[in-house]
Amino acid sequence: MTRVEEIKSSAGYIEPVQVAAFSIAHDALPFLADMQAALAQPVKSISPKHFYDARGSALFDRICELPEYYPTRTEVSILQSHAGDIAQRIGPHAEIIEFGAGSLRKVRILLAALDAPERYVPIDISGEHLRSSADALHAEFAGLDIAPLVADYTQEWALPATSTSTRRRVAFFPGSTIGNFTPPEARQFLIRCARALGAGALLLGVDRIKHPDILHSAYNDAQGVTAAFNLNLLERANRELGANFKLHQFAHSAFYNAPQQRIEMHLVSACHQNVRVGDALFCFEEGETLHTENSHKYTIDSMHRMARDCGLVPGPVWTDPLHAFGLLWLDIPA
Ligand code: AVI
Repeated sequence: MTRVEEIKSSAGYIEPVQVAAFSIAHDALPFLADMQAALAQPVKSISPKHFYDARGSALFDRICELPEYYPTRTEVSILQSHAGDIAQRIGPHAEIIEFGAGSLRKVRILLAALDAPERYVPIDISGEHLRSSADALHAEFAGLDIAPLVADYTQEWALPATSTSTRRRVAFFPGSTIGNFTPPEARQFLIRCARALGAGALLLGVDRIKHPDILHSAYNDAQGVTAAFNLNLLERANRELGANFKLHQFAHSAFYNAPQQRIEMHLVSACHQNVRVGDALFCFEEGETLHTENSHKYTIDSMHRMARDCGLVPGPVWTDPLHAFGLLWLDIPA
């Protein structure tokens, strides 16, 4: 089935075009709403959470293995070197709450070092991702209670009650994913986390400020995996929303914004063009961008300051020999 739509041409007149009717799945409606809102703004910008469909998650797993992308291997090496210390700090019979059911590689290191952990609560917006994480861990940690929680941890959420034998609740937020929040969002996250845990601690992965060249290559890898990850957002819109982004007319751009202390990722329009998303039409000028991600970098001091402002109390910091990454212990007082 087709319908006729009017598109404003580059010459400024209206062209009727035939568009195939496309039915959008119910699950894709929040993406549709966010994409349309993003493209309607004078400065186009969208939340990076929409990167992570199945293909985006697979591309992100490949990013984590890239020689230029140091955060994952550095954080894993910190965990491996200091698992004993961290486990001692956490203590026996702990409950571990992880934000985002990631690759499980990191939490496995932590769980394996702990003395009789009681429960593991991975929180993720994708139930499918959570189920596969839980199944994979069940086999390895037989006595561990795994209680996945489907929730958007960027919004309000609540934890199930702890069992009476749980001694301490520790939230684990690795990967420097906190850097993908704006600083006000990061503060809000810390406040919500403290409120939801009641008392306990947060073990937080933070990518530290470093030479811009290192940061630049981490987000501009030679194999083009990060570019594919960025462009997958438009492919996802074509697949799920029936949008008509012409991928070859957009380019990946990532650069360090020094005053804001963040990597910015954008998709740059190569020409003046019109794009349809759902029933709405949007115009890109040549060189205009869709801002797809911020990845804020912190010093230990700046993250400690933010944590203190949110009522958390800084404890030990575990780092790597090059001081590229930090794992920060933040106490959450009762
Ligand atoms: C998930 N997050 C911490 C990654 C980062 O480094 O900001 C996402 C990413 N974007 C491009 N490469 C990796």
